[in-house]
Amino acid sequence: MFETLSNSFTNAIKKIRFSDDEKALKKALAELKKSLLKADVHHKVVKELLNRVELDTKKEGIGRESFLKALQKNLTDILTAPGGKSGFVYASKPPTVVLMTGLQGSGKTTTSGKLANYLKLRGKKTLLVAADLQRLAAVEQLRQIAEQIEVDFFGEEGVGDPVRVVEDALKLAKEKLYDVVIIDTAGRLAIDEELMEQLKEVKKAANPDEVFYVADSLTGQDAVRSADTFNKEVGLTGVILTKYDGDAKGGVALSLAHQIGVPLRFIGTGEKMPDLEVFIPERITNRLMGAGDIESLAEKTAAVIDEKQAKKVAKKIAKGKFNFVDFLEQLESIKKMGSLKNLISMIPGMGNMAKAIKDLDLENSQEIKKIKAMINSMTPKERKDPDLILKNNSRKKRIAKGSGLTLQEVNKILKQFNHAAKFAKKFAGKKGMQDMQNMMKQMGGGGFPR
Ligand SMILES: Nc1nc2c(ncn2[C@@H]2O[C@H](COP(=O)(O)OP(=O)(O)OP(=O)(O)O)[C@@H](O)[C@H]2O)c(=O)[nH]1
Ligand SMILES: [Mg+2]
Repeated sequence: MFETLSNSFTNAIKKIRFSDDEKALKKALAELKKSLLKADVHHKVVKELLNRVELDTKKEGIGRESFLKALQKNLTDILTAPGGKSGFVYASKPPTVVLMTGLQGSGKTTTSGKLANYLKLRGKKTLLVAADLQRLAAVEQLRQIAEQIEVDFFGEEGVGDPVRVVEDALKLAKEKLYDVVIIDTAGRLAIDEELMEQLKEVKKAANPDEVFYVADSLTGQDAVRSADTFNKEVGLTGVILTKYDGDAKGGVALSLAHQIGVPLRFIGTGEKMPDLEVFIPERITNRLMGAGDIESLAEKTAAVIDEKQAKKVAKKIAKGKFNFVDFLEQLESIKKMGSLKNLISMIPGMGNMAKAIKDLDLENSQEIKKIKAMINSMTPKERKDPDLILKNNSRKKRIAKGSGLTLQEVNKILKQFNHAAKFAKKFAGKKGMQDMQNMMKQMGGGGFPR
């Protein structure tokens, strides 16, 4: 997610030795300046950040350690809006009411769904409310998203007033004890006075705990300017930057909070429901400096993996009994975690590696499609016991025919599966953990670049 920016920081850090002189510091700062500006970080923010880093580094005596510390502290400060919230914050008395605002096409409706999905994975009872009555298809779009992620939906046929929809939705949410209510509103052009007035009325009716401004990161500094206008007009508690997957520069995420005094809370990194990353300054700093983000990774994993289920699978692996049913289940949990490339970039030391990895699309990968077709052609017994197929040619032929694969392809997949199961079994024991740790050590992962 932050490959380009992260590269700039790690390169600058490498420029300074354990103990160094002012010339080296200036060189590192100049290089950092160049790449931050290129990445579209606002020039004033760049200047301020680098001034502070220079001062703090000198105070401690120039060297890699003091530079690292100064960069870490000041970067976190820049990413933080004083007094602002970070991550998702629940109201002391439920339901937590979230109002989604933004310009046309910025990603409000999609992001409403992503947020609901994020909360659902954390066990929250969430209601998605369609208060965009401007566009005919908008209500239907949100209904479909709600259905897809299996979250409750509230919309009213034949009601033209969003204020009324919001009032009715909140009444229901209180009665039915919802934890969170997310209200999707109509997109507007910043200059549209009438719609702006309507939004203020909706806000009054909703009395929200959070007013999120959803901004398209591809619009660069325009996203910051429009967020600023909305903040002054309606009042915001957070910004969500969408379409970050298409933004090669990414600098807006760094300067936004400092520029407008409203914290960046989430980042949208794709069109699918799991493609939402929480933005917590300390963690983002670690990530930008090449130290990964183990906390977010652990949270994501915990949210989608049921501990009991995980233990069951681990046991099976240890016994060499991992089968095709387990395989499909594991595939589904991984899908819920979102982009693999993003996950990899959260592992310490893997930030640069993530850049080189093309994202694997679990939905559309040819390889996985083939495996799924194959599994679909198996009997329930065969799915639970791959050995039944391994040495039985007539079963293999039947499965090949049913899945539209050649016999060679079926053989190849079976072989791979068998191989992987054996490999996993080997790693499942105590000695396996040791092997794995040694392997990680050899790969040089972990910690800040030194
Ligand atoms: N690649 C990518 N596409 C996104 C992201 N977020 C939203 N989109 C796409 O952006 C388009 C517009 O998204 P919507 O959610 O309909 O936007 P909206 O703000 O509700 O639009 P209006 O209701 O018309 O104002 C859709 O095609 C989404 O799939 C993102 O993080 N990455
Ligand atoms: Mg919409």
